[in-house]
Amino acid sequence: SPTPVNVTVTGAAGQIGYALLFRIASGQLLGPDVPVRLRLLEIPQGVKAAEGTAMELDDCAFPLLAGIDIFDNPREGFDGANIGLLVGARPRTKGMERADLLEANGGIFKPQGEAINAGAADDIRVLVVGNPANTNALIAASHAPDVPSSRFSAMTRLDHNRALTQVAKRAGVSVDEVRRLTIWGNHSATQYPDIFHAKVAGSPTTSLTADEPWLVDEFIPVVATRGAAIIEARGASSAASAANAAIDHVHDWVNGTREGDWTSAGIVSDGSYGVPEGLVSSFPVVSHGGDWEIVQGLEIGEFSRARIDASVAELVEERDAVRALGLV
Ligand code: NAX
Repeated sequence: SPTPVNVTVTGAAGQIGYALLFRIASGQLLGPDVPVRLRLLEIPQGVKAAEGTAMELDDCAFPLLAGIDIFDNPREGFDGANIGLLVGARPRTKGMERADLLEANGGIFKPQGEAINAGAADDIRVLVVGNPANTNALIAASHAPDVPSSRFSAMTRLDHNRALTQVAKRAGVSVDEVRRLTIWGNHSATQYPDIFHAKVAGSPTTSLTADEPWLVDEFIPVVATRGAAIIEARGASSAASAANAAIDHVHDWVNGTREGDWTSAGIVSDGSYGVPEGLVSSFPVVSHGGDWEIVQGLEIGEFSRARIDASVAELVEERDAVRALGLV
């Protein structure tokens, strides 16, 4: 039987971790024929809860689950990792300034980047979910100089999926009939969900883009502030939908995006669409054979340009702040 793929999940004892691990172990991350070995990385206080989750994973008797190991040390956690899902992060607490938040996360993503550099497998692919995801990915990538920066990505797939559903509902079609949406920029309230190149049931979205009040006052803010709306309704932040998006992201990265469509991911910019080189920004992407490629040649109108620029400006500020802290 094939060699198991080592999947390291950080923040394994958190709420996204709980929603994610069972899906990985059941084969939804990499496919129904690919055995996986889970490496759970937690802080010492999280280890006991991770052990409980591991007991439950055992109790599922998943045929594809080749083993579970639990660590509180990044070097061990990432040793031999083929896939890294970096979910654990330091949340913003009351009264915390942005610089404090970036610094606290630097304390997590710098050592994790170093650990990936030191011991991950040659084909390591990293998805950063923990916020601020784009800048955390930038920090991790810059501490892994021996790993191609194209192997680091940040999650905007949840935003992408949220946008798909909003468009489908508005157009009265199934989500499966909505294609070629793009999330641009930062995974934050400045993100720009772009439907100007989208297709609904094979046709352009002209009637939707012409409806500026809907676009500006409903669609964009609903997608961009959906996380806050979930917290308000559920009393806790998105967990199962975030885990689902992480599964979608890695699945498409490894197995390829579908023909005639693209998705969104935060990847290291090559300067495309005027996004400064080196920033981790969300783009329209396809994957063929295991590498994200930016979809080129889309015409960006004034409406979109202003919004992309605003979100990218926020990414520049975050990068400058972590640079000032010596984290990149
Ligand atoms: P939880 O607070 O439930 O879990 C986080 C877990 O990470 C905890 O068990 C904690 O012990 C662990 N952890 C902290 N530091 C660690 C370290 N250095 N190494 C290993 N583990 C560590 O948070 P949860 O709801 O699971 O969310 C996790 C992260 O995802 C948060 O940063 C959150 O903001 C982010 N999200 C990102 C989304 C995205 O679309 N990119 C959407 C969902 C979510 O908000």
